[in-house]
Amino acid sequence: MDTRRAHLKYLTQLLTLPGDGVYTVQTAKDKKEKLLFSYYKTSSALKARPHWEKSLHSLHEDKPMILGIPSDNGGGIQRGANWGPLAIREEIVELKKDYQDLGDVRVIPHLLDDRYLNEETIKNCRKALYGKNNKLPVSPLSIADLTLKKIYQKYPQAKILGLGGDHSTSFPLVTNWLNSRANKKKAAIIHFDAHTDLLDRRLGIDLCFGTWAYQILSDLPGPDHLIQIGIRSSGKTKTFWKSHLGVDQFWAKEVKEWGVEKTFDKICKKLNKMGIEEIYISFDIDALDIQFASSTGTPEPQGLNPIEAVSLIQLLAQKFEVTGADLMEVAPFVSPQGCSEIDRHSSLKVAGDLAKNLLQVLKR
Ligand SMILES: [Mn+2]
Repeated sequence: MDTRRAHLKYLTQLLTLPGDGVYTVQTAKDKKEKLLFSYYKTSSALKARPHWEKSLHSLHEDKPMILGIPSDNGGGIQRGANWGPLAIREEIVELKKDYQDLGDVRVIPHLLDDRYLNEETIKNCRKALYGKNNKLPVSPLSIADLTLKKIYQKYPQAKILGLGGDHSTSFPLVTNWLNSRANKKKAAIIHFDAHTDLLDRRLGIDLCFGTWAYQILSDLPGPDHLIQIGIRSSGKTKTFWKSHLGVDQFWAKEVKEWGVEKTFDKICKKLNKMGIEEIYISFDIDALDIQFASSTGTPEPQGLNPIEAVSLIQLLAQKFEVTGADLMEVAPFVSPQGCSEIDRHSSLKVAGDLAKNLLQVLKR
């Protein structure tokens, strides 16, 4: 088999149609069909499939690619981010000409990463996903990892927007982005979040929504290549994280106090000093205040407003090339106590705007 066909065969096994990664029979069927129709002019998955496969045949590096990872298996407080990729696409589908949709990782909702599984489980899940016991991964993070390896192998300059998923799904996105960079020393991760996600383990688990940022540190040239913005819900202080792990943070209250311009100047200074040329933006929707982002697993008050977040993204993109990004923790059906249906709806609009902005900066 030539490499082109082999490549395609990988993708069509590891992934499924855009928006279809959460396995359902009836749930959200209308939403899935509507998305398929806007992409492929048919709402039938069977009929849409050849169109999707054809689109994977003709990928190119000059347009951003979208990869959905609809897994909340690494979350654990309030789940529901598995529906993020479908809901975010509903908000951005009007821009479909500006991106290429790779589809969704196929998710078995009881698995996280293959290294937590025994051989028998892997064998059974392979049969369920692929119809045979081949060598392919079965857990969402492992499937995402292999997919991204294959994509960057063939398209080293690919600019991918990952749609999560709980924040553990950033792990394969960020590590593969880093490994594909010609010079890691010139690359940095800008992480927007209310939380640090810097635990080494959470209840004994080394890879989940609370630990992924800690786990990427060993892949970075130094811990200062991770900069966190919007932090406000941490058991430890900013000084602790700097002295303990070497990570620089810009807490939400500092952004409020300094304003966007001054905050940006400070970030810029750090990045310039390190000789950074390109960045990856990982955006946890809970970096935004609960009044703008209530539909998420752990909404928090006193956060950034959407204008502050978008302005920072735009300013960063003016100085540094944004070559990878993700939007995480959007849980469209979640509505915390005290929040209304209107809040839920406006959360999705805000998530859509963020995704559009991320696509726009990736496009440059
Ligand atoms: Mn997070």
